[in-house]
This record gives sequence, structure tokens and C-alpha cells, in this order.
Amino acid sequence: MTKPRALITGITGQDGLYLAELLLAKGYEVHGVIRGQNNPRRELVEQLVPQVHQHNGDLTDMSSLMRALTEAQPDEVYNLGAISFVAYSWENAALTSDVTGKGVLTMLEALRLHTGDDPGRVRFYQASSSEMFGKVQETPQRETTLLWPRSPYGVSKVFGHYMTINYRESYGMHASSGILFNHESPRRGEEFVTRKVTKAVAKIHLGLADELVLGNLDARRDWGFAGDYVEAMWLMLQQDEPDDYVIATGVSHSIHDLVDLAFAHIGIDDWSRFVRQDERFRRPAEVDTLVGDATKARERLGWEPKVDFPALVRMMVDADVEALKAGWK
Ligand code: NAP
Ligand code: F7E
Repeated sequence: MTKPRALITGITGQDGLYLAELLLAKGYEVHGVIRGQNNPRRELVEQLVPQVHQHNGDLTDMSSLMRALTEAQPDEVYNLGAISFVAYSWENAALTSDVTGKGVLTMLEALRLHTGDDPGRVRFYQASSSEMFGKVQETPQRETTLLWPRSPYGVSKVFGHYMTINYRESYGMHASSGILFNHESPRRGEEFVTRKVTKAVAKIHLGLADELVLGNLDARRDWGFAGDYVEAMWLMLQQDEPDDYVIATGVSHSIHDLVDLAFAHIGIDDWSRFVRQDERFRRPAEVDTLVGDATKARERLGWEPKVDFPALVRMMVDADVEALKAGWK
């Protein structure tokens, strides 16, 4: 029997690596698009998922995507590539729009040309985001909640989200969009708040640092584990009909709660002497609070998160302590 084939953009990122592992375990032949002439994260892919077939490509370069599709001949395409750091998106709004927004159109158009007169033969997943809800118009947020993005990143994701819906409706593509709330792991980039906190706490625990500098401690997020969330991506593409799904835990916590849990795990209850706030880490427009309603995903996909927030924070602190002890970073 021939193996199903998947092509992943953003394979060097947190989700790309977990998704590649999941698909390989399910017996897929996995292909990944990697950008840049000497991308240091290429090694990570070689280390963690050496079976992945690598293709050079960039979301801003349609011919590179067409070439990757021709070489990989995928049954499923997962579009995870993006400039994904919200704070950075204000500093590089045009670049973020080109990659995170227009890059989705470029990928969809490459796929439409690739599939010719049978547009439904390759299934497509778009990595949409809870950042699209921004200044929330309803709580909890669900698939039908009005979108009100608050950053160039959020606006770009809205463009990609509606383009995905438009290609589904215009051309009959099997294109689904996962509106994923924040999901984290020991592989999370160090610029994001969870990993910034767990790495600093691990350093403080080992006597390698004595300060953690943060921005807004009052913002609230619905945080889940990335390993659980990539399963939902795969489930969406196994449905007969394409659709859009919110993926979330339904529980929200503040940055303050995150810091509490991380320090408690190393035995520190009063962390005030270690934590300083700095305006530098505040955003021009904040998304104050997010919490998702994943009822549709639970009912139609049978998806549920397995790791809760306290367990996730402990997992991340432990992984950072172990990595620091082993001298990895
Ligand atoms: P991530 O770790 O930041 O990974 C982003 C990936 O996109 C990296 O592989 C990066 O490659 C790639 N990329 C950047 N610019 C590119 C370009 N011009 N062409 C092709 N690829 C490019 O993000 P993540 O957390 O895994 O998230 C995966 C996707 O889900 C992203 O689209 C993100 O916006 C979205 N999302 C994430 C969350 C979350 O909480 N994690 C929630 C909702 C939605 P390099 O390694 O070369 O930079
Ligand atoms: O910020 C606050 C910050 O950068 C979370 C991306 O994956 O999830 C992510 O976007 C909150 C914000 O993630 C610091 O102001 C306080 O309120 O970890 P973050 P994000 O902006 O929610 C969504 C769903 C995505 O789609 C994105 O791609 O934490 N915060 N102090 C801080 N944030 C950071 N990064 N650093 C701080 O020092």
C-alpha cells in the first residue's frame, strides 16, 4: 500500500516539528518546506525528524512552492509557515503582511494551479489564530465570533483565514482553517512569554540568573499543549467536508498565574524580588483576554486537549532545567 504524503510549510517551527512527528508515526511520507540559504533550524529537522524530505522554498516565492508541490506530490498540505511573533509584527508590518497574510494566498494559488481540474484532490490546512479575535466581541470565542484583530499579525491572519474560506467556496478546494488558541511546549520559541518565563525560572533555579523582565502581567490567554493541537490539525483534514474549527482548552489564565505556577514548581512562592516590569515589553494595542469554545471540534472531530495548564508549565520548566544542566543552552 502506498503511504499518504504530506507537505508542511513552517516545518522548522514548534508546530511543524510536532506535526511531522505525528504524521510519521501515522505512516505518512512527510515533506517540509525550509526557507533560506543556510537556515540554522535545518539541523533541528535533521536531528528530530530525519525521515522528512526537505524542499527549499519561501511563502513569498510562488515558483518555489509549485516546485515543492511537484516534487512532493502531497495528499495533504499543512500551511504553518508565518512570521508568528505578534510584538515583532508592529516593527515589520509590511513583511508580516507579505508572509503571514499574502503568503497564504500564494500557497493556495500554487495549490490551485497544481491540482488543475481536480482542486479537491489535495487537502489543505491553514494555521489561523485566536489573535484574529483581538478586541473580543464575545466570550468565549467560537467559529462565528466577529473578528477584530489588534496587530499587523492578527490582520494578516484574518486575510489568510478568509482567503482560505474563499478558495474553498470559489474552487471547491478541501481547505480547512484551524483557529488555534495559544499552544506551547518545550520547543516554543524563547520570544514568547511562556518559554521566556520557564527558561528564566530554570536559570534562577540553577543560580544562572536572578531577574525576569516582563511586560503586561494582567493579559489572559487560553494556553494548551502544542502536541495536543497538531492532532486537531490532522483530524480536520480527515473529515469528508472542509470546515473551520476553534481549538482551545476553554480555560484562561493571566501572565501572573503563569509566573506563579513556574516559580512554585521550583519552590518559590514569593517571586516579587525576581520579577521586574518594563514598558519595553508592552504592545501598542493589547489583546487583553482570550478564551475559546472548542465545542464544535469536540463534537465533530472527537478532539479534546489532554495536558492542562499547570502540567504544561511544569513540563516546560523541567525541560529547561534539564537542557541547561546538560549544557545545551
Ligand atoms: P513558529 O515556531 O514561529 O514557526 C513559524 C514557521 O514559519 C517557522 O518554520 C519559520 O521558518 C516559518 N517561516 C517564517 N517565514 C517564512 C517564509 N517567508 N516562508 C516559509 N516559511 C516561513 O510558529 P508555531 O508556533 O509553530 O506556529 C505555527 C503556525 O501556527 C504559524 O502560522 C502561527 O502563526 C500559527 N499559530 C500559532 C499559534 C501558537 O500558539 N503557537 C496559535 C495560533 C496560530 P524559520 O525557522 O526559517 O524562521
Ligand atoms: O504573548 C504578554 C503579551 O508573545 C502572550 C503567538 O503564537 O499566540 C501567540 O501570540 C501575552 C501577551 O503570545 C511579555 O503582552 C507580557 O498579552 O507569548 P506571547 P501571543 O501574543 O498571545 C497566538 C495565538 C498566535 O497566533 C501567535 O503566533 O503575554 N506578555 N510580558 C509578554 N509577551 C512576551 N512575548 N514577552 C513578554 O515579556
